[in-house]
Amino acid sequence: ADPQLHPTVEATATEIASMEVRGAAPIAAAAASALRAQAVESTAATPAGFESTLRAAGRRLQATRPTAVSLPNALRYVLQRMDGETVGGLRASVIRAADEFVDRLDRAQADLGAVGANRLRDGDRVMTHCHSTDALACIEAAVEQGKGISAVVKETRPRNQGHITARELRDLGVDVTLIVDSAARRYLGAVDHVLVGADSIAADGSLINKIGTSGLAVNARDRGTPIMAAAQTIKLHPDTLTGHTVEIEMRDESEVVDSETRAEIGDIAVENPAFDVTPPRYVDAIITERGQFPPESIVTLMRELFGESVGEPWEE
Ligand code: RUB
Repeated sequence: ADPQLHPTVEATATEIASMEVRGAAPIAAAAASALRAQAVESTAATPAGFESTLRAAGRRLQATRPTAVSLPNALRYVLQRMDGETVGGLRASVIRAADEFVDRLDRAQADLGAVGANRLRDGDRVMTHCHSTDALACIEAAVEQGKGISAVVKETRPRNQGHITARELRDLGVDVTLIVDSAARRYLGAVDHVLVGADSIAADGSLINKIGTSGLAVNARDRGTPIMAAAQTIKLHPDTLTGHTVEIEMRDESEVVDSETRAEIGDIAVENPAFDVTPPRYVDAIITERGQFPPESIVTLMRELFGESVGEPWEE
């Protein structure tokens, strides 16, 4: 641990890496709050010292998980607004920016939910994958409008985030059926929508989300079931505008096989990619707080929001 970093930064980084804090939007909020804690408690004597510690905190948080762009977008939002002649001034600017970011995130999710709810009709059945707070905001808004919604929830191996989705939907009063991932195709003819979240959206409209999303989308297209991705604009990946690809996180094999299973299967490779890429042609709509977009036109929104160059303000 870096001695100049506040324990909250270290704790948040550990929670993101271990997935106690997970899902792209919650990760972004936690990262902004950790920068805020670093600013509040910083003992830096000089403005340069303060800025360098905040950037170090940004690097520590950024190094946790590579795929969800909401994380660097959160760091960028806060650190680009770090401004002041004195430590006190700098501190106030970081606190203001972090609070503003978290507030915008909450409002964006509510606005996105209202857009997504317009696609859902009374009596619709929705299939979900993983656990997405943006996707759930759409269902919650529909339920609040008095629409009866039921859900087929994929368990989402290896970490079973579908259980979180099932519990939260049940609490909303949604009629929930849990299925194993490989049963998805069998149920696709009986659902009206596939609804997923996003960890990143690339400039060509590709959707980067939990492993299994791409296979689900291809099957949904084959069955004629529309697929919508709920993704706030912090999920738009600015680097992809200049041709960079999105790194797919590879997680530990222990999430897939326990030591007993490992002993039984012997010395074979086990791989555990956490995300995959769904080409834009398999996605019908991207639901954002700025409205609904076909994936092919998301690049226009990206240019408007990010311009040409975005920078990495956590670098030294
Ligand atoms: C989570 C996941 C979610 C997106 C969107 O993966 O793929 O669908 O992050 O979530 P993991 P949200 O469990 O590996 O973090 O809408 O809450 O940002």
